[in-house]
Amino acid sequence: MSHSKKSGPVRVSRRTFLSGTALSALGAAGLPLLTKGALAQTPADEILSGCHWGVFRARTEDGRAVEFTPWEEDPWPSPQLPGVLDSIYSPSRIKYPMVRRAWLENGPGADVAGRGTGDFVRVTWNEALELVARELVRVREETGPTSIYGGSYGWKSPGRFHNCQTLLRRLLKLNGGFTSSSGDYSTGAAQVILPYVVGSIEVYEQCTTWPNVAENTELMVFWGANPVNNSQISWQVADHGFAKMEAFRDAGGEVICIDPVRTETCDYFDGEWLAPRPQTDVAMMLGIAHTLYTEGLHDQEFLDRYTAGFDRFLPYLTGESDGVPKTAEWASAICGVPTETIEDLARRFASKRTMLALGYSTQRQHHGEQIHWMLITLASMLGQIGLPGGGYGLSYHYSSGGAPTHNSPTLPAITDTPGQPPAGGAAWLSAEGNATIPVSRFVETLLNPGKVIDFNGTKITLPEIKLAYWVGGNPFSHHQNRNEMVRAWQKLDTFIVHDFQWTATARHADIVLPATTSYERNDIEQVGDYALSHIVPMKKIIDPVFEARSDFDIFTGIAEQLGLGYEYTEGRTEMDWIRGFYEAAKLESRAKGMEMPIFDVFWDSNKPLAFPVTDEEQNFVRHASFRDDPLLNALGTASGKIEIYSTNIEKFGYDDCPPHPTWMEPIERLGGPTTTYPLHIASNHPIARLHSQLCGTELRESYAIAGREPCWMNPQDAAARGLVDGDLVRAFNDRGQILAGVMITDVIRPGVIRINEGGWYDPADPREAGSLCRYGDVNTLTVGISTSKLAQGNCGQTAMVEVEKFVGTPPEVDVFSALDG
Ligand SMILES: Nc1nc2c(c(=O)[nH]1)N[C@H]1C(S)=C(S)[C@@H](COP(=O)(O)OP(=O)(O)OC[C@H]3O[C@@H](n4cnc5c(=O)[nH]c(N)nc54)[C@H](O)[C@@H]3O)O[C@H]1N2
Ligand SMILES: Nc1nc2c(c(=O)[nH]1)N[C@H]1C(S)=C(S)[C@@H](COP(=O)(O)OP(=O)(O)OC[C@H]3O[C@@H](n4cnc5c(=O)[nH]c(N)nc54)[C@H](O)[C@@H]3O)O[C@H]1N2
Ligand SMILES: [Mo]
Repeated sequence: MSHSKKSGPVRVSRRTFLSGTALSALGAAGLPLLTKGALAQTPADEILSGCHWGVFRARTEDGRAVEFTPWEEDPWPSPQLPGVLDSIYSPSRIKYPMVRRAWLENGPGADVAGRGTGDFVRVTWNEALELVARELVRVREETGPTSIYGGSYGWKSPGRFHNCQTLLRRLLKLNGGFTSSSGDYSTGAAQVILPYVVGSIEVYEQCTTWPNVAENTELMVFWGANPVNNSQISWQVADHGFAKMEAFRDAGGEVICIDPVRTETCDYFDGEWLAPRPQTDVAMMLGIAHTLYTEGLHDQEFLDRYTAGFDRFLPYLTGESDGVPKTAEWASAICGVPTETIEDLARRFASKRTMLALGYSTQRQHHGEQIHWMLITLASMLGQIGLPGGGYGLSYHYSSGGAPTHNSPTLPAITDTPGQPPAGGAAWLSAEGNATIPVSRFVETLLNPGKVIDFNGTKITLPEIKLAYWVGGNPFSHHQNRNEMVRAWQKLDTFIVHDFQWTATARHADIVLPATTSYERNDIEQVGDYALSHIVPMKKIIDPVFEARSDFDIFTGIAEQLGLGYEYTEGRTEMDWIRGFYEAAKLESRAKGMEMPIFDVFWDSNKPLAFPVTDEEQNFVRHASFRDDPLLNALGTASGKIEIYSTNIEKFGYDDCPPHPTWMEPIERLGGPTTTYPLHIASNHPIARLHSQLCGTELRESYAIAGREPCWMNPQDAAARGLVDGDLVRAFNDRGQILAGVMITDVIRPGVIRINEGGWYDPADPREAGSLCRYGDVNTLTVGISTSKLAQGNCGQTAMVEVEKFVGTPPEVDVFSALDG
């Protein structure tokens, strides 16, 4: 699947491309040439590049990058950009190849409990490459290729060539294979269940566009969705197309935000804030659905024509099947939102053109499969799916979903199979290895080799892993239940990491190889995951810092040690690959009736190349074609309709994923029947970081409290604990303990605290189980269980804790120092 996080679907429409503003002259063969006007201006002394945070220009002085300025056409630049520059030179930068002393002296598997203690030895690049090559061969020969884990997950930098994860798999394939991963941490539950419901993974599909919303939506509901914060970045180079929301705001559109936090999005629209207890949204939606049904506000015609199985869901909704009518009153007791408010929501949703925008956090929870299913059921009852400005949207908060898709060619990318033609998009969800595990189950795999687990109707035997190779990800940030993970990691003989920052993951490695940032190499990428508005040259800004090498050069060096150097590179250089991708896009573009300039002109222009957008795409409405003709444009589900009851899921017989959307108690929650700890942690995506990225930079000074990760707390909860603003606190539960700095605020619901994901894990004593994390890695406290047998997704948003004032001498934070001098 080439969606890969995620080029939105490129829906080609030739009819109106000529009206695009970027077209200005005629090129060869009489085709409109995209150069003039399509290439925005960049001053001659500045170098253009792009990153997750957007397109930018860099100024250098004496070979050093000194300033990154957002591209002048960026409608809403990210304030994180200065941190991106700082990540090149920050004290956390990795400078040299390093090997853990015990591993170097006593071999693979030596003193595994000593990982993370920081005792590294500097080696030369030749020594390092030889050590890695020898170890890859040893493990493959002794225990087979599946004992090498190459499922390396994470937010590597964009770029069609320097895709370090594809490059890793390319090497591991040449070495005979590896164990891979499927799915991701973002939408682990939703992306597995939604194909049964609407016939596609849906969470990464284009939404009804913002211009269409601005014109047609009367009531916009952001349900656990915070685009004003989360659209700062994209998986590709950010377009910040969420700026188009401004039109909706200016039109005075009505907004409701349903979220334990009054978000930046709520403030931006001056919206109405409703704060249910976290993890109870399915119950709240059921209460709304029950009201719709009993008051006859549901659209029976829509349900009959476009959905299957409402009749089998109905007895559950009315309580006929289990004796519990899912009334607003019932829902209120669970979610904490007043009965009248729930009833009122049903009436308002039904009486207006309503768009329900759902985020991802609500499915990153125990039984997270249920919420997207229930939201689509609710939207089906409202009957507005496929109408302008109505229905639901699942990516409005992600990579600027809703920004109209431009008419651009596919830009190919390096593949993990040498000799294969370049593919469009990266292989993210495809199961490419000799064995594949659901991505969130790596710790479970380490702890239980040979165990058979359920997954989406299949059985998977967990392989025995001896070597893990991680590039472009930070598992010691992104995975849950850190202490369980640290214990599991001890099963590994060898852990190899490339990064440019001394993250907790690099600190726990046996072999650490210094990678270049994107700003020290050349690449090419598209702008916007959904917009696909430009192709941008990602130009090298400076020479590699210290001894850093690109991931490609590192893997080439290892392949050479294996005698496979030519097979790895196919005899092509960085610029050969980039030029090849561009040429392929140019050919496709010609077939679409547009002429891109020749590569050298594009590259030397130092400017992004713009593509036009059609009126049709400006006004795209999700599922409009299905609504127009549900037979011709049937969904990819068993029935071709929206499935409110799934006979396929019924066949699996899972006790934790019933065949219709169902309220299921999570293992722990605020107000839960068996829950002992009093505070829920919202481990949201950070405002001033991309996950853990940039935590090692100067940006930290702008948000750290008492030198630690902030912990937002309602005044009521703070008073009950005798806490004041700025206090150093210990947050703890049976799984672990962390330090944090308190920020008292009424933008968070009582009973809920917010500690963002991505704070660097800094155990006071890495050898001690359950050691105090001194900086504030929230995943020290979260649960490591999976969402259900169906999706096996992660549950990062499931965690209950207690918080108390820290007494005694505060330990110093150590995680931001370099371990190589
Ligand atoms: N509790 C909780 N946990 C969560 C979440 C949550 O909401 N709550 N969210 C989850 C989600 S949605 C996600 S996506 C994950 C994110 O988890 P990750 O994607 O693992 O987090 P990042 O901090 O982006 O880590 C990327 C790492 O790659 C490195 N890197 C970047 N470019 C390159 C490159 O070109 N080469 C090499 N070698 N390295 C590079 C960066 O320096 C950084 O260390 O976290 C998940 N974990
Ligand atoms: N600035 C920034 N932007 C990012 C990222 C980043 O790290 N930094 N990461 C990117 C990535 S990889 C992803 S996957 C997306 C993540 O997208 P999401 O997972 O949607 O983002 P979150 O910030 O975790 O959560 C969104 C909102 O859901 C609310 N919420 C949490 N739990 C519940 C609940 O139980 N019920 C309700 N109703 N609301 C709840 C939170 O308070 C928050 O306001 O963001 C992307 N954008
Ligand atoms: Mo994500």
